Amino acid sequence: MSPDSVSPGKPRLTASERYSPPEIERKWLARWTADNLYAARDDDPRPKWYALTMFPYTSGDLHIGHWYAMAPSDVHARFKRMQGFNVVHPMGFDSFGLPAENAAIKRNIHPFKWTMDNVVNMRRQLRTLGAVYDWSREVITCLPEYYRWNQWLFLQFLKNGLAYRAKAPANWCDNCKTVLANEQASNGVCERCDGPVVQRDLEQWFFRITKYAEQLLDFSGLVDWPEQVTVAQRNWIGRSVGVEISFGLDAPGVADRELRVFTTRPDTIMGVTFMVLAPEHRLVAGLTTADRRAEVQAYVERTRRATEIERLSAEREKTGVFTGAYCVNKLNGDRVPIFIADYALAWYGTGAVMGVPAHDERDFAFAKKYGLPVKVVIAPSEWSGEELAQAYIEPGRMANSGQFDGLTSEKGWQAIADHIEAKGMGRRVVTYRLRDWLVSRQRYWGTPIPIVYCKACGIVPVPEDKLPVLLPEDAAFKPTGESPLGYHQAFVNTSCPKCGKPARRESDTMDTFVDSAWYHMRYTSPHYDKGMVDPVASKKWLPVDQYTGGAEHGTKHLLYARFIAKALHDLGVAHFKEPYLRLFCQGIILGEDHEKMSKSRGNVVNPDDFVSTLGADAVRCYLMFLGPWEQGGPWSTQGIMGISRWLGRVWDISTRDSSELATNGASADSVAERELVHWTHKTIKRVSLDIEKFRFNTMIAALMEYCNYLNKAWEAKAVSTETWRKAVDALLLMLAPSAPHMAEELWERNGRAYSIHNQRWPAWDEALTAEDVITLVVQVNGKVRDKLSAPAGITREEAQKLALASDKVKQHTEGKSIANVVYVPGKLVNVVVK
Ligand code: ANZ
Ligand code: ZN
Repeated sequence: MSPDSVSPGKPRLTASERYSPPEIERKWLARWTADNLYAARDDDPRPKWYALTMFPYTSGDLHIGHWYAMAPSDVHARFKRMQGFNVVHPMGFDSFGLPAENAAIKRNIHPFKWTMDNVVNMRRQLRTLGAVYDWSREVITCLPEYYRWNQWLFLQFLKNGLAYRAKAPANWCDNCKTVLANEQASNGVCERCDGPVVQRDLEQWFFRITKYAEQLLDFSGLVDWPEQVTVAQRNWIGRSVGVEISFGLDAPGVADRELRVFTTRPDTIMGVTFMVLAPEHRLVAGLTTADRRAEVQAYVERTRRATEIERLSAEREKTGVFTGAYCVNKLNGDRVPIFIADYALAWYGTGAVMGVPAHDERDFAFAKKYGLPVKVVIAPSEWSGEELAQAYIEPGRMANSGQFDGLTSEKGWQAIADHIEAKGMGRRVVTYRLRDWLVSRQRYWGTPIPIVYCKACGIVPVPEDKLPVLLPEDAAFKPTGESPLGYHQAFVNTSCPKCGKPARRESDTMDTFVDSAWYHMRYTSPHYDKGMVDPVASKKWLPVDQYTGGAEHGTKHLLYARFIAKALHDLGVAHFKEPYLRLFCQGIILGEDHEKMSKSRGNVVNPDDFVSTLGADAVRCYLMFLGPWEQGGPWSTQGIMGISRWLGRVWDISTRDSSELATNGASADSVAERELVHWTHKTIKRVSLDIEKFRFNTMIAALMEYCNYLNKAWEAKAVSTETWRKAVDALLLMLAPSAPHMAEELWERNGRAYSIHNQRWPAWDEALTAEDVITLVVQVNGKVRDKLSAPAGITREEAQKLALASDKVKQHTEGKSIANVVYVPGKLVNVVVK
């Protein structure tokens, strides 16, 4: 215990009077658990509040980053609880995924054992946090009672055209031997191992998220989400309004008589001087002339090794190869050469780009490199026909565009689109960057995809009453590039559910993002066995009122969860379209050295070390105090020591014998009484508004200021026992969400009824929060000598009297004569002496 918590002149505290966090915390944790204090009941009539924190991945140990996500969100949930809501704040474990399998390969531990051992350890650590988690609702995604419903969901998607199988070039990590979603392969490196990602064609399962692109762009159903996340989702979905235009084709090698392109700039159509196809475009082989074949093939090969990110990079030099073929711009009859180039992406639009070098930067670079003409069709202002030094991408007047000359490019856009549609040469379309969700993983530790392949019947879904398809326990963990399940004969060899003949099971498993896309539903009825979710419990609790977690999940988890909610809504399973009404994203906690925490740096903070000494309450309060939650900040051991000392002062304040005050005979309307009540109400207001808005650092600061004030009020001994006790009660109630164990202990020591966590949050009276006390700065000859509290309406004479009575002022005025007193109303008294 810190010396600060003992006020000077007081006798030493006996052991039982001292603040001893580990002891207190153990005691109350046991009591709360025994009493089932935080159970969220379905039949509770109070309004519900579903507070959810992103569940942890079962990586092994909880580190301080987990606490940073969980402690403040627990404070918010507790605050809602005290406000009278029926709060459910569940916790569980995201427990399928690669690391378990990698541990199996590396250390020869079975993924199930590795995962469940981690669950046990993490659950133990999480309990010490002292959160209001209702553990009876725990969800562990790798257990059959959970993943069975992933399989059921898959089957519903299949039935409704939301799941399909297709051959697709996939991001492939050669180290991890697995396919990665685009989100897991950003910047061309594997999210897991930082290894390079290459492209490879595989038959895989997809969820048709693109069907919901438009709905996913509608954020109107959300109550409060950070703009940063909605903007990221908007960009990720990448809606483009444009025109699909048909170019004439007359090449001997292909039957097609047209080549379609997608453009967002139909106004530039007369400026097309070449055509670019993605190297993977299906017409490439047919269009390529004999003399160009070798070069084209070599280029196609090279492209396969480049990642998409590299291909799209603006800095990368544009490369390409002429196919030997031409196509015709139907609007002006121009015949233009067809190239292949890797900056054209096969999956976007039609996989073909009309090259307009005058008005597109990439096309300009390409044209310069290959000596292609640059034809200006949107005139820059004051342009008189000279060559462009760079692409002109701004709006302007149409030129060299025949009947459209003179129009603004905006008008020309519509006029040309109309013209194209009228002539049947194309149509307006909306295109999205968003691609369907690749859910197949060539891995063991995931949900088996419930599909059987039969020679006679084809793709056959496993009947719903045969679910779950259990993940076999014994499998060979070799990073072979194919799912270990593929080698598991007993698993793979089955009979066709339709015809009964021998058939093969799908050996891929599902992306773990499927698990986390609906876990919030399962918490409402974790053991329900007639469906993903008990419809009654679902109606009672969902959607989530407040979600918190890292912003890095903005375009993966948070987008998938919104998609799944919308799809389940359309399938009649969910009654809501948005799973998470409010979202708050916390920042990242850095190491003491201001760097990202990592094992290799050795700057990882283990919460256990501090919980066992300073207590969970100190860790909780410190995590909130270290900076604005959304910004994060560096850990500081000195900082947490400061918080621990402050809690010691809280202890001291709250354990004083308030009967000592009784003899002062302070009356309720004395200045000191009024001031204390004012401070109490003003602090309640600040703390309430701060917690509501997740401003935890200023919330703790407000409590600290309040404590400072309480100490002063105590020293002055001018308040009644009654008012003092009310102030201490308020302090403890306000502290209860942040330091739940200590608040409970002090509440009991002050003779209040168990449990402080079932008390109502204190209310404030707005009238009492008004600043009727001001601070007067007192100077002597212009130097600040004292600061005094005074009533807001203080007169010049009163202010002068008060100032001259101050001991600190007297030291500088004694023996001198007062020449003048300057008074700035409500602010300052300056005494001029000679
Ligand atoms: C001609 C043009 C002229 C274009 C111009 C732009 C400016 P966003 O906005 O991202 O949707 N494009 C179309 N399909 C493509 C593909 N598969 N791979 C790479 N690029 C593709 O981009 C739309 C623009 O990207 C389209 O409009 C097309 O180039 C190119 F002055 O067409 B534009
Ligand atoms: Zn069959």
